[in-house]
Amino acid sequence: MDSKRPDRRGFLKSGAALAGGFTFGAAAPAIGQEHHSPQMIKEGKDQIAYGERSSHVTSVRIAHGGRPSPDNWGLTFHVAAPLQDSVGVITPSSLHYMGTTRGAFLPDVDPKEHRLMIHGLVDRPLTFTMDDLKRLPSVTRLHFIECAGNRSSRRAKNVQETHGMTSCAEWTGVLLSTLLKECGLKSGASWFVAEGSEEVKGASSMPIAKAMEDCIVAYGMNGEAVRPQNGFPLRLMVPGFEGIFHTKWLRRIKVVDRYYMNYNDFGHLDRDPKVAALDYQIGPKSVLTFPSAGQQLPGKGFYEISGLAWSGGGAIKLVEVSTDGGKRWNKAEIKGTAQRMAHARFGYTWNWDGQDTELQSRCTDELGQVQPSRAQIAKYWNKPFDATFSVPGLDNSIQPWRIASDGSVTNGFA
Ligand SMILES: Nc1nc2c(c(=O)[nH]1)N[C@H]1C(S)=C(S)[C@@H](COP(=O)(O)O)O[C@H]1N2
Ligand SMILES: [Mo]
Repeated sequence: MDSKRPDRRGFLKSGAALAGGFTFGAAAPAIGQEHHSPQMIKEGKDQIAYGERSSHVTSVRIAHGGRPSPDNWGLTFHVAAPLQDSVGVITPSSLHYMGTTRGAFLPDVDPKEHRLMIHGLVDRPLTFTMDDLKRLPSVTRLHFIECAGNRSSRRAKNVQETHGMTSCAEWTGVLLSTLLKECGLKSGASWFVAEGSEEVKGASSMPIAKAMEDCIVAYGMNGEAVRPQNGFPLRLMVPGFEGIFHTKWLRRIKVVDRYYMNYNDFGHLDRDPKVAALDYQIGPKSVLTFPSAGQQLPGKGFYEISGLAWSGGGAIKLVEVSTDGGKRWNKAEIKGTAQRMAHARFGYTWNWDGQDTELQSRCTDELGQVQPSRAQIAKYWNKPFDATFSVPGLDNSIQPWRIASDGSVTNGFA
């Protein structure tokens, strides 16, 4: 063990001293601790072939997201990740949020049969097998995806309901630019349409500049094959763009000379330039996951407040936390190095005095964009900021959590 690293008791002592001599309510001294031998987990087939999490860990996804799920046809459109239990920045694949534009059917694609075709305004149309793609130079990058429908509301009971339709994973694949250079872009190539394998195709139009910049044709997710719900065997990653563009079960890319209307593009049909300006790229956004609504603080004293911040504009540069309802803002610590278009984990040490208060977080990205409050968004849309207000475009507003003196945490918008 590293001798320079303080032991846990040392940390507790210095932590208490730093915060002005308060004591931990829950942490008991180690002396006299009784030893309990745990029950043994039966070594079944599942423990050998593909590991399972502890039966004591019960965090699960929920059917959620804008439309009632399941709907009249029994379809579940969006499934939200349990951000309230998240640690670090990677969403485990089993808990990654899941979004569909046509309900939760899952194409069962055979990777041996699967092909990706690239055609249209290219010199050499090419068809790639999965084996072809795996021979090409790869990239491995952390990226978030967020559904444009991910939004807070007064009715939401917890952070899974307010923010659960975003997740962050480590994606591995081939840069789309590598494939397009193989094909050779013809002059006039200015847009591309990406198409999925299901019956409504899940197609979207995107600018070719984005394709050449940082799009990934991904076959790997968190160190293994992409999960069926997330697009097995191949999906498009469009870093920082709204979730709907991240085409799953990707089978075709057509290079074109103008915007083409597809099923998925309907949502972007709006003449209002304000809406058009907000399209595609996710704004700077953050949320506290601990404490967050639905949780219960055991008592006053020391807490590391923790949360996630992300932006379609690049890496997160600054996160601030307010523990007094937005009056004063304090710099939070970003854990590790914030990656571009990825969740960043932040922490802020707080000594709760046991009084009612409100916690908030806000972030700034590398472009200097600052996460707005809901009141600022209402002003932008020229709407009254009252109980009737709901955000018309993408919602990247600051989320307040109310802390009551009994330690209960609730939605500050409720
Ligand atoms: N082919 C296809 N791709 C798709 C969709 C779809 O229904 N079909 N849904 C989109 C939507 S609405 C979202 S929010 C993201 C969700 O990605 P995830 O399920 O991996 O989280 O995938 C996008 N890609
Ligand atoms: Mo979505």
